[in-house]
Amino acid sequence: MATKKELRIGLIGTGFMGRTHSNGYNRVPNFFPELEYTPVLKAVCSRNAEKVQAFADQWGYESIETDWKALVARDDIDAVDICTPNDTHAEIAIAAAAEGKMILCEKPLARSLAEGEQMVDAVDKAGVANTVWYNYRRLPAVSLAKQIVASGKLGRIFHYRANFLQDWTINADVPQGGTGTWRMDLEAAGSGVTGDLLAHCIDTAMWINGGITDVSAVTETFVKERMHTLTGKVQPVGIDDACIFHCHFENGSLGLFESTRYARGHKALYTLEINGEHASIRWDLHDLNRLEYFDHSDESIVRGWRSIHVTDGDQPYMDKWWVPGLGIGYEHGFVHQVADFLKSLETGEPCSPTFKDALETQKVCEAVINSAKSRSWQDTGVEWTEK
Ligand code: SOE
Repeated sequence: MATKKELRIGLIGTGFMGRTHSNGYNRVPNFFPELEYTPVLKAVCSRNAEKVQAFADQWGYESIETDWKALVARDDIDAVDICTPNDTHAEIAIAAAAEGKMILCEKPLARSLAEGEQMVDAVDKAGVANTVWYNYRRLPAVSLAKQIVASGKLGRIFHYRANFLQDWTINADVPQGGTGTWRMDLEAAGSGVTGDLLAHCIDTAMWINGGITDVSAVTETFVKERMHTLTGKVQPVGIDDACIFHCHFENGSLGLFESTRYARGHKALYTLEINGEHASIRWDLHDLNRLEYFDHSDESIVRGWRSIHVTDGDQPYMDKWWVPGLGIGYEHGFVHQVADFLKSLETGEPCSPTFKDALETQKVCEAVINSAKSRSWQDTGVEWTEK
C-alpha cells in the first residue's frame, strides 16, 4: 500500500459537533481511498479529563489535553479543529494560526464581524489552510442544486427562499449558558437563530445564488428572561429566538429567509426553494436525498415537479458510496467536508468556505441583526466572487 501523507488532527470540543467531525475523519479513509492525505486523530481536548478520555477512546484519538493552549502548541499537530462554543473561536483560531497550524472551524466563523475580521487577518498572515464547517453545502442534493443553477437551466433567478425551523426552546425552563444551552446565551453565541441557523441558509444561498447586497429584518425574543446556568440567576435573554428577513441578491433576485426555535413540531427543518425563469428547485433536509425540480420546457401533459433521488454515481459525491438508489444521511456532509479539505491540500486550492468566504456570511448576519435593531434596510458590504 502506498504511504499516505498524514494530516495530524487536534480537535477541541467534545460536544455534538466534536462527534460529527470525528466521524468524518474516521469515515474518509474507507470511502475516499484515492486521497493523498489521511487524517490521524492525534489529540482531543476538553476541560474534563475523564470525559475527554472517554471521548478519545470512543472515537480513536491517540491522546488528550485539558487545556486548548497546550494542544495548539503541540509539534505533532498539523490542523486544529475548533468545535467549541462561538465565544472561543476567535481566540483559539488566532493562537492556532500563530503556531502555523491549519484550522477547521465550526460555524458560524465568529460571534461578530469584528472577531471574524481578526480571524481572517490571522490566517492570511500565517498563510495556513483554513475552512469553516458549513456542512449542508456538501449534501449531494444541495451540491446538485448548485450545479443545476450554475448550468443556467433555471435561467434568470427571481426568488430564493429558505427556512430553518426548530422548536426546542419553547419551554421557558430551558436555561441559558452552559453545555448545550450556550446557544441561548448572547455572550457565548453572539446571536440566536441568526448566527446558529440562518448562517447555514445564508452560506448555501450565496454559494448557489451569489452575494446578498442588502437586508431588512425583524427579530423577536419570545421568552425574555431565563435562568443562567453559570450565575444561577434569572437574567434577561439577549439572543434572537426568531428572525425573518428579506433581501436583494447581486443578480437582481429577491430572498426571503425565516428561522425560529418556536415552530412547534419542527426539530431541524431546513428547506430551500429557488424560482427561475425556466425552472425551479426545492429541497428539504427531512428528505435530504431528494431534489425536486420543475422544468417549464417539459411537454405540458407531463409537466410537473420531479422528485430526483440523488443517489446515482454521476451525482455529486455519490460515486463514493453504495449503489444507485441507496441513500446517505446528515453525517455524510461532514465526511465530504473532510475529503474536500484533504483534496485541497493536494491541489493547493482553498477549501471553500474559507474563513474569508465565511466572513461574507458573517457580514449578512451582522446586517440582519442591525436591521432588526434599527428597523431599517442595511447594506451588507458583501463582496462575493464565484466560488
Ligand atoms: C442547533 O440546534 C443546531 O445544532 C445548530 O447549531 C447546527 O448548526 C444545525 O445544523 C442543527 O441545529
